[in-house]
Amino acid sequence: MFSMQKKTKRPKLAYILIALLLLWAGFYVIQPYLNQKPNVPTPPKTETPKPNIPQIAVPDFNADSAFLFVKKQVDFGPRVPNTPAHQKCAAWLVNEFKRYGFTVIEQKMQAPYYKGGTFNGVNIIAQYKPEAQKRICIAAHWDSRNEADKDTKDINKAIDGADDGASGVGILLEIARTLKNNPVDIGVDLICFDLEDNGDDQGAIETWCLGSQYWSKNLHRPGYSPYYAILLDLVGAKGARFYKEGISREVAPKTVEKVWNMAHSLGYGEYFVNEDRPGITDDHLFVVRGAQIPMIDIISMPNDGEHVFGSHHHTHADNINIIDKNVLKAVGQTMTAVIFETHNGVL
Ligand code: 1BN
Ligand code: ZN
Repeated sequence: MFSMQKKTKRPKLAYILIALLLLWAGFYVIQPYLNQKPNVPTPPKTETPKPNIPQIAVPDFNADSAFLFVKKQVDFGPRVPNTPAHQKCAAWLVNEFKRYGFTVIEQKMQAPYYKGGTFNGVNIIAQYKPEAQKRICIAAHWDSRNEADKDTKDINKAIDGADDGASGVGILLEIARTLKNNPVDIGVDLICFDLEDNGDDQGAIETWCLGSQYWSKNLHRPGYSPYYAILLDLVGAKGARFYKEGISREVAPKTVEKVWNMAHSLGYGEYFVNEDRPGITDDHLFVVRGAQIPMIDIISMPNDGEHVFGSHHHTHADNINIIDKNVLKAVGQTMTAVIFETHNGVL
């Protein structure tokens, strides 16, 4: 006979108690880790709309209308200083901005032409809600070049400047029309600089941008200090590419980031490229130097090395056929969003 080992009988209640004890102890061991966030980067904070400001949806920028504004300027003939076309276009621009409810200052000036003689110029400063404290400044030049020095023929004839001049002003005019139909509670200054484009390609940079040089030393409003200051130049041609220009990055890096981020969020990343380029001579340089206003430049520099500003630049190919409505739309819609999201307190 073999003896059977006697099985010790433990009550079931004891097992349940031990299990509960282990669970309780286990909870205290893992508890500190339960509240820990997973190890992923936190997304950047998006600014929330400020309370008490009635939010306004960003309106559509009409690129067909902007194109017609570009064409109208070109149809006057080259806007070369001291010519009838220049005078007629100035009168039309003043009238257009007034039609959209803007208060317009015609800042007349004289400046020496580097080849001799004197240019009679006029900066056209169109103010939306001149009484508003918070202001956005968007500028472009409205004159055109009196020679086609990068062309192979007719190099002594003036160019149409559809892209170089008229494109930026076309966008300004369409913004003015948009603001008349969609009011905001901030001020907007649309400045058309004169005498930008008749400088010496082989000479001193001070031969360029005579209108903005004058304005920056004779501000239409003493102590003028806009919330954003943005220059548009060469903003309408096929194949346009906007890189982050050097002076803009140096003087207003946050504005550059906000504008490029806005363009990307609207689907225009193809045009607003997240790459740096060196600084260039343009109106913003003289505004920064002369008035200490941190103005950025949105300017197409599609090529490295030769033809930095595109093969049409300072040639007769810079005519209405070079204008691409999709480019006008990308820049115009981005600028419209900058204005309305500033009103909304989001930017
Ligand atoms: C831009 C378009 N500019 C002239 N047409 C300004 C400029 C001046 C750019 C000199 C490079 C050199
Ligand atoms: Zn030019």
